[in-house]
Amino acid sequence: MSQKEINLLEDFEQKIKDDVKIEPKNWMPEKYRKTHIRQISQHAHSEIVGMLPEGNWVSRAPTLRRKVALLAKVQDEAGHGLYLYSAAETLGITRDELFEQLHSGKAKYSSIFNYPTVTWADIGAIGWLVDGAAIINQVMLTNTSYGPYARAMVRICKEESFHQRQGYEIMMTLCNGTEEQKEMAQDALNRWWWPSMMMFGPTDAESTHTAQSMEWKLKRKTNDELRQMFVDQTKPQADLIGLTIPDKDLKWNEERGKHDFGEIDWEEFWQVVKGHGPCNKERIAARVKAYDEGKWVRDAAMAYAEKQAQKEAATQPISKTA
Ligand code: BYC
Repeated sequence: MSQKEINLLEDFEQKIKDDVKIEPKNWMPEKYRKTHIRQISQHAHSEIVGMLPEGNWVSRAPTLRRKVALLAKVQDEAGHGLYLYSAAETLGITRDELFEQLHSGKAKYSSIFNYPTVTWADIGAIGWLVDGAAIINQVMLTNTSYGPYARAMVRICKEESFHQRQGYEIMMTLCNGTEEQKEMAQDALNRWWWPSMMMFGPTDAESTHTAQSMEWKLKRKTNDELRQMFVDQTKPQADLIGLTIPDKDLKWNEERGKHDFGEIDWEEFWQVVKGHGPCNKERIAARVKAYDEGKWVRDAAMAYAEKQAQKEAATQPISKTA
């Protein structure tokens, strides 16, 4: 390593230590850049693929009010994807490369979106549990060390908190309804609980990236710490609406001041992550179809931008020195 590189690395490390954000034009280690492209793009893909399970219910929402709220939520997810793709692009990768990675199966996206939404109660469970888990993870990321990612997360978190409330309110309404409606809510909780717990990733002992990401302050809390926060936050919410979390080992531990909970089925988690979940193929096929069918829009936008640039160049005054 040359003296110049040593100085750059020291400057970078000092910034991390002092909680000064790393910005796109600052020098950064190649591994820091790559890790951020990986995490931010996976996050962006999750937002975009995450529109699909909920989009499935837009035309079947039970009332106009529910439909409007769901439409707004799905639209928000698209916006989140766009902020995050833009943040990833600041690290020197193109949007086309990012899409190619998603469509070819090279890039991951959250395991949670590979499960089907079979009843209306699933929309409640997703808002309550999936967005609930997402907020816990993402509030931490508002304080992450890379500037564009941190700033994107501030806005995203505000919207996620509305999503979580709309989901919980759907569950609450179902629980205050008929016996059948309450059963629907419990059934949705039974199916979405464990996949939501898996969203936080493997245990700290099994996590490949946590140690380095904590050092770089990309992550401020570990997978297990965030999962524990999710359980402690969600259990009282389930109690309040009279639902039972499907975990016989879930109980308050007085000594720890936290809940104990059961073992996650890690075999299922890795199967889903590797592409063998109930809906993996369907999700990617839907994204590829949307991308292909949107080609004419992208082409038209490019042609328009080119024409505008040509027009602008033609109207520029000729410089005196030319
Ligand atoms: N699903 O070393 P680890 C949302 C992978 S969207 C799939 O712990 P890391 C929302 C991991 O990528 C929710 N893969 O990794 C949208 C790694 O594989 P690679 C998405 C997973 O990065 C619409 C390997 O396992 N949120 O909020 O330190 C509607 C080892 O893991 C998963 C984000 O993306 C998983 N669940 O920690 C509603 C937040 N977990 O890359 C809601 C940002 C792990 O080495 N991301 N893997 O091949 C993060 O905070 C972190 O990336 C994670 C994983 C906590 C997810």
